[in-house]
Amino acid sequence: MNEPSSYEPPKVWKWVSESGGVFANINRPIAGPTHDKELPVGEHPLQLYSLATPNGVKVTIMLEELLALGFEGAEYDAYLIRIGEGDQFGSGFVDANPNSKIPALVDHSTSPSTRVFESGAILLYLAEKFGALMPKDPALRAECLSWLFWQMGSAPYLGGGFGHFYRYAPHRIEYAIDRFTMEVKRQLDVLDRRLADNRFMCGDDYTIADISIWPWYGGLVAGKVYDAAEFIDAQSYEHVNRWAGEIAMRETVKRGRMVNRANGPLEEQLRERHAASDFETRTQDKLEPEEAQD
Ligand SMILES: N[C@@H](CCC(=O)N[C@@H](CS)C(=O)NCC(=O)O)C(=O)O
Repeated sequence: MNEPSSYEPPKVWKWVSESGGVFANINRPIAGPTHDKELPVGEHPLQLYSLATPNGVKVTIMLEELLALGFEGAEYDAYLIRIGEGDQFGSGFVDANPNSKIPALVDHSTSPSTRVFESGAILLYLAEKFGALMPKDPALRAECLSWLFWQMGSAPYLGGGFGHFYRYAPHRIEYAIDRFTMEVKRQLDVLDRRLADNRFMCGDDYTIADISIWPWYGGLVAGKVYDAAEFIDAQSYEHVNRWAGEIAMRETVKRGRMVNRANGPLEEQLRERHAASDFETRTQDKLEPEEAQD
């Protein structure tokens, strides 16, 4: 074990804004807006304000799945929220999500319009609204919701715990990395045992439980989340890899991953989405070269 730190917490914690770390510029101990900014509203019933992080792509995958199933009411406008630049603290975004985190959805097909925040709540809202991607049988529905809420409770250990200390913290702290690696490996083992006997998280059918879990844990074993596949020995989770590979092949998942993406290959970035045809015509490689450099 590395040398322990000599830090002793003071009686009352004080905010030192230059405390370091990759997200130091957006982290703060208070809520609420920092500036006035209305959100744009497009022509479709559903308005999404998001970014293609694992939490963000859950919702764009869900919407692309619903559209592929033929639900025209799932057409949506997706606007980019650049969290690194503080867009989540604009007054309009805070009205849509008082927690200032992507994703946030506003449904204008209801009167008054309905705001939904927290990716798990958005998946559940959409599954109930369209009667899709969630089992109707009460026992299977309970299983599906259990795994959906498992993800919501577990992923912060992967993101805020493991990811933060392994990838983003200004110093490598062995204790913290050990602590969260142990937990993340335990979570992967939970998934691996479940997927050993089940094609998808809730059995034979692909549901919002898979849509919720895949971007984090499928991304982790594929090396797309924190570039940590080797460190956590991802290949040893055989069934998670099989499941993750199958989901990655879905056209809906490939499309959902592109929406609100502002990094990676230009042909995979559809920063704003307003129509299905945007996937062919509005990816960054197709836009004017000046705009593509943004
Ligand atoms: N539990 C929330 C977590 C959302 C979340 O952490 N979003 C991150 C990006 S993945 C964010 O917006 N961070 C901006 C910030 O913390 O200021 C959900 O699942 O929707």
